[in-house]
Amino acid sequence: MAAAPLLWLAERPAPDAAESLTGIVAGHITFASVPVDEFFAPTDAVIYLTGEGLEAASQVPDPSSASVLMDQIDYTFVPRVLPTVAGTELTFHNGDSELHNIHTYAKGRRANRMFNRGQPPASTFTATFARPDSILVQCDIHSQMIAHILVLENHYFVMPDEDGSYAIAGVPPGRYQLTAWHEMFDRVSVPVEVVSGETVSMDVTFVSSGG
Ligand SMILES: [Cu+2]
Repeated sequence: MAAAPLLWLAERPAPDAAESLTGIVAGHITFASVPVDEFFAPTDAVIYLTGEGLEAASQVPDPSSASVLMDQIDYTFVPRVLPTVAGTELTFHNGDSELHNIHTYAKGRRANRMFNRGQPPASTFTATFARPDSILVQCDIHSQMIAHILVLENHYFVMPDEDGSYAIAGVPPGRYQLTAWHEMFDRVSVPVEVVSGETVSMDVTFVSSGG
């Protein structure tokens, strides 16, 4: 049927029209002081937006949220920093041949249920954090095993590239708060206004050490 593809194309909105309804927030993250620590990396930062309207817009199905995995490989949590949206089911998997232990600690005041459970080799279990939070994950058996789960309000987040550059695309127009998180620093938060079809440039500098 030759006609079917033509019909399908005709029903799709023009890409230009769709893109002009949203804007982009982009920039670089920098560090006022660079701690000497193996856990320091720009790629471990998370840049995210909060504000009215974003949570609803974020309900659009997002392929990246279909499966969120935290693995344990060679005595390391992979990924070591995991940003995710509140209510997403997370899968914990032990890819090592030795027993690990998943012990979570809420760093915020939100009422997510924390847990502490052993994880035998090759086993899998799931957990869901319903509220935005910053959660420290540790293995009590191997003290070097540390990870962070950043539970966010919506899908408008990104982790920077190695050079610190970031871009959050497809953002509905509006006034929001842009926040930068890194485990070694205090959060930095600045207001941004997103305009249709435009890129807002916003560089962020991490200043003081996190606690
Ligand atoms: Cu372990």
